Amino acid sequence: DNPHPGPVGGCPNQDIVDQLSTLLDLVKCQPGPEPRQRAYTYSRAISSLRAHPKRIKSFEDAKRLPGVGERTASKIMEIIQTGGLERIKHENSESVQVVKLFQGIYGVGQNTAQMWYNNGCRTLEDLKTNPRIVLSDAQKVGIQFYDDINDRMPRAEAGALFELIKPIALSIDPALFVEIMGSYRRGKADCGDIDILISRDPSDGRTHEGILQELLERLVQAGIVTEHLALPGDFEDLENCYRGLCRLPNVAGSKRRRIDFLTVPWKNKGGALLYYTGDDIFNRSMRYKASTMGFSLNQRGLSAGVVRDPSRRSIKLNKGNIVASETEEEIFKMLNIKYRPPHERVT
Ligand code: DCP
Ligand code: MG
Ligand code: MN
Repeated sequence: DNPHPGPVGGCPNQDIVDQLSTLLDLVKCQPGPEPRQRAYTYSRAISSLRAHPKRIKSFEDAKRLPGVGERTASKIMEIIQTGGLERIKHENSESVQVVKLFQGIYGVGQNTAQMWYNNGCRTLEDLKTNPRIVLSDAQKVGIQFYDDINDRMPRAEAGALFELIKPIALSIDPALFVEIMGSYRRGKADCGDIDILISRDPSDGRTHEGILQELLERLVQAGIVTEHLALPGDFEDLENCYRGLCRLPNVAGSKRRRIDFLTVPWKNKGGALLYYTGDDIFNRSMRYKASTMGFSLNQRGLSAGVVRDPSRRSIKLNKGNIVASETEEEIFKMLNIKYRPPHERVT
């Protein structure tokens, strides 16, 4: 009639101690006086259980322990009878939900989200008011436009934004290569963001150096780019990456949308087209195919003769030389794969 008699040797109530300790850990990181009181109650019960030389068998046994009241005694009985504690599941699911909420903030990963939870934050409002939380500018923007950023836009809206942006770019330099990438180029019906690739054929002696900065200034002026999330370290580089928010100007109530700009040297255009068109699973399979042939594929193109550290494969001992990178077609050809147009690059 007692399916969980507890372990032999050591503490005869170790399983109860373990369950209550798990619950204590979950409660400890919660803010306010109520969880603090509960944490104190659980700690006292755990100490009493550790000090108790005999297996607890009944509600009455449990209640006789110093610091154990009705409610803790019920929990102890639940652990004895079921081996678990519903309350842990409940507390746990809250933490899972909150961490998920925080991970929806631009640039916030599992570790930061968990840290904020452990600091007692449960809502986006808590993050703004808790004096222990220091938010980056991008995180503040991420919170301000949380719902917009986590919403996917209809394909037509991505297209409309691109049709506004492209002529502004070409008005700076008509020889620019400006193309929309990502899910839009693959033909998807909705897009998480807008990915725009910029490059320029340097055979007339000019490049796209400085274009991105000029373009962003004009897009801000036009009310299209509204907030910056991540600016390039050096705008003079030919290879750059920008992340921000944009919206359709002159459309009442238009939502903020995520936008990425990527600039690459002309010689890497094919590698960049391939990489930023995706999808990420297709990219992974292409990289794998390249590796089986002794090549290495990244957003700059296909390389041969790359030597990797045998114990840490991500470290390149020799960078190798690019063998295909100007067009997507030549990369497919080098890999002996029949060319697949963007809308077929879904896995
Ligand atoms: N990419 C990748 N691996 C990553 C991130 C991105 O290979 N970890 C490549 C493939 C993606 C492209 O970059 O297709 C653009 O990245 P996005 O995150 O914008 O993804 P998508 O545009 O494909 O989808 P979404 O509609 O969600 O933006
Ligand atoms: Mg995208
Ligand atoms: Mn993107």
